[in-house]
Amino acid sequence: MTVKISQTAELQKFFEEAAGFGNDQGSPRLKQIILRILGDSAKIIEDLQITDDEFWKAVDYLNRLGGRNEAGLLVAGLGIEHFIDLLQDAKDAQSGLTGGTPRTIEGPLYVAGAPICQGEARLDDGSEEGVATLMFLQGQVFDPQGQPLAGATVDLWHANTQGNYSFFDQSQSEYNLRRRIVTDAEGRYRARSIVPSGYGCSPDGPTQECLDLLGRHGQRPAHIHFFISAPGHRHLTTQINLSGDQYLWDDFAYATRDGLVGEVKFVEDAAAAQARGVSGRFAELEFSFQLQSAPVAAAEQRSQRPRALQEA
Ligand code: MBD
Ligand code: FE
Repeated sequence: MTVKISQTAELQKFFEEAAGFGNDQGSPRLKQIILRILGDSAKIIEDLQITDDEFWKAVDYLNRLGGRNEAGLLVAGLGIEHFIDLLQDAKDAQSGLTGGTPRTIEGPLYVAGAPICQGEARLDDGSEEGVATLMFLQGQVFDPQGQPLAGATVDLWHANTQGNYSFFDQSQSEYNLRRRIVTDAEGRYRARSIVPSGYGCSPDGPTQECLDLLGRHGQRPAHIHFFISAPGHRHLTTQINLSGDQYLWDDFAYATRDGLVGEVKFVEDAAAAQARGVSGRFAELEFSFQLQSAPVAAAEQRSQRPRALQEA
């Protein structure tokens, strides 16, 4: 049997030095993580007989991935962000922290600081009038006992008819299709917006380049993202994925889950439109959320993931 260089004591000692174990400065946690990455990478390179060309192509790929700001997109597309959810679900099940609306991935396109509105909001800036289908979205936020939660924050964001998100798509107005709605006395939120289209990875980007080589598409079904939060309750990151979309259960980011499918109802009735103060065909979507109690105060907050903040 040939010796695996990556498994020798000498290489282990060498990587311990590279990971900073020879000094008492820095972060012990990061040293532990880097040592593991070095060791596992060496094992992959040796076991799979990674060629020099393959190795340097991967290094270049990472440069290009970062250059296009697509690292968050790739981890979604490779299912790692969904895996993080599965891991948390399993931990929750073990500690008996169950019930309420399922979580699903945040994705890379949140922008902090959207306008705050009381009870209701219009999300679209009207720029797609005549192109987009109007959408009336509403629902309630409930506590674990099924009681309505007044004063909960429903922070929602979605794409336009092109599948593009404001801020990342500079052609859209500031905070277009992004709002924070505070629920009313009945725990209700109401939004007037437009029916979003599904997102597709940039065809010329590094994420799609990888997906192409995996024989995969880079499409998401039409969806609406949510952060739901309320004092004393556990922060919820989730999405509604829209019924009828061809990618509903073929999502490149694996975000669609049972319990998170929104049934969009298209209304043609002129009297119903008039009652809404609009004309023509429009869509209705009703979706309510149930939060868990926060086991500790920190659970009321979303993760510290670095996010975009649009300066006003
Ligand atoms: C999106 O809109 C999205 O929600 C995810 C998860 C990845 C890319 C684009
Ligand atoms: Fe999205």
